[in-house]
Amino acid sequence: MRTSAVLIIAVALVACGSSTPDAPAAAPPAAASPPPWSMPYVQGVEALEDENPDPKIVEVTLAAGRTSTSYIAGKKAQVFAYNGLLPGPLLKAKVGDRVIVHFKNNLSEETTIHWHGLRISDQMDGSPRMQNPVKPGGEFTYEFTVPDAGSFWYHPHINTAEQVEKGLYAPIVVFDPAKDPTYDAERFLVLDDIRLEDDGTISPESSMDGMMSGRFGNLLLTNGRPIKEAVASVEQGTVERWRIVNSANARTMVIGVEGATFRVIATDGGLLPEPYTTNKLTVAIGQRYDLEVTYDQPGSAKLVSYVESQDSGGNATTAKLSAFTVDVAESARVAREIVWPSVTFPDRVADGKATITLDATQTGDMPWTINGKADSMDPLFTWTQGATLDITIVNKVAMEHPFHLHGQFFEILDAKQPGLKDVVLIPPNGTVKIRAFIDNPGHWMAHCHILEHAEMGMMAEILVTPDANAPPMTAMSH
Ligand SMILES: [Cu+2]
Repeated sequence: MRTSAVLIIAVALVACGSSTPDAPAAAPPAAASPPPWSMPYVQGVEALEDENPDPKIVEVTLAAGRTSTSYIAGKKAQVFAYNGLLPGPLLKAKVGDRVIVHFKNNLSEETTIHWHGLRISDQMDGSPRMQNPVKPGGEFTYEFTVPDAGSFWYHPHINTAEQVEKGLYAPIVVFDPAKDPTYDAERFLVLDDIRLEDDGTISPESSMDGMMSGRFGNLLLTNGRPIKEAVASVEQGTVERWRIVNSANARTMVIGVEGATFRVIATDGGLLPEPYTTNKLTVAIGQRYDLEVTYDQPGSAKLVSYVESQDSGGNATTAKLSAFTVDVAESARVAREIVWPSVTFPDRVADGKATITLDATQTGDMPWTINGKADSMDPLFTWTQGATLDITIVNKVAMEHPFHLHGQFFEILDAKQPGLKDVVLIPPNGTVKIRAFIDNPGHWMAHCHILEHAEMGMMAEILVTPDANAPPMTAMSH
């Protein structure tokens, strides 16, 4: 019974995708020109159709609305979705492209879209402090240039805990034709969890969700489906790029790969100068990690998720679940050699320091604070565009907080966490130092990415004043 219900959903999704006509052919290339770069296909998620023939412009149509799905066979759940898809459709562009998104809100409540990780104008960032929310039935055109290549995602930034839990989240890939290594295939794996009632519907928000740990789900999802259904098949010797995002409300994902070899090749801000190997990878909420996966043996290769829970006696246990399974067919195919491009990050020394303190308070109805204030409307700091800041983030409470800074990238001053980031996990009662490259002028939100914490006070902003002599925003890594 379970299989048939799943098949119906799969067929519905496929039918929806196949109704899209092929993109119109571009103007024929000049006879002597080299073969043009073409945007890679990304498996696992459906892509938005680019409606603009200009190769430097990506123009798409997006709508948020209600639909229903079935997480448990035979049981329906009312959800929110972008273009009727869970997760929402993949936005693809290449570095430097102009992106135009014609957005329509078909929900019965206000919404906005935040383009998580894209260093764009604050007017287009989806912050309800900077943008009037899009009213029910309303429309808004988001327009921006994407300066950095990498894996990103988009989601609402108003009533976020509920709207994201109900299904409004979707991946973004910005390609760099000059630097991206070529793989046999690319995949996006959007990792989520969801809390369901016994009748298969999404649990209503609990008053305790925001006060305490945030909303933890009871079902893990990969690309919007229960993880048991996430299966693909390849030939031994294939080398793939997996782009991974943690889109859960409150759950830090700890992942690994079994039955294949892998290395970490990119983080929030794009490719690493030097890929590295590891056994387990902690993916904070909102963070992205790209893995290079080489299927070097036949059998079953898996993305595994280590899920901590408590047994009936209150003891911590860790379950290892398969979040994505690939059947690898035996083959003599030789894995392609990946030539790593030259990638360098800004070599900047700090010209300022700051401290951000995450804490809780007993007063008022907003229990979570940043620098002593809940949901502060005053900027935490005002800096000038181009500043390089060493920020010490102090967590005074006994639970972790994934701290997200909008509009800028930073490096974590810890050799074990290389790469450009926009989210950093601050351990319980711990302190983490980051070096932030404050290059994007505007009002920028700074908050915990446990969505319930953000809505219950752990939300602030920084102000970056423009420097008239600053160069236009270009890629942070070169
Ligand atoms: Cu938090």
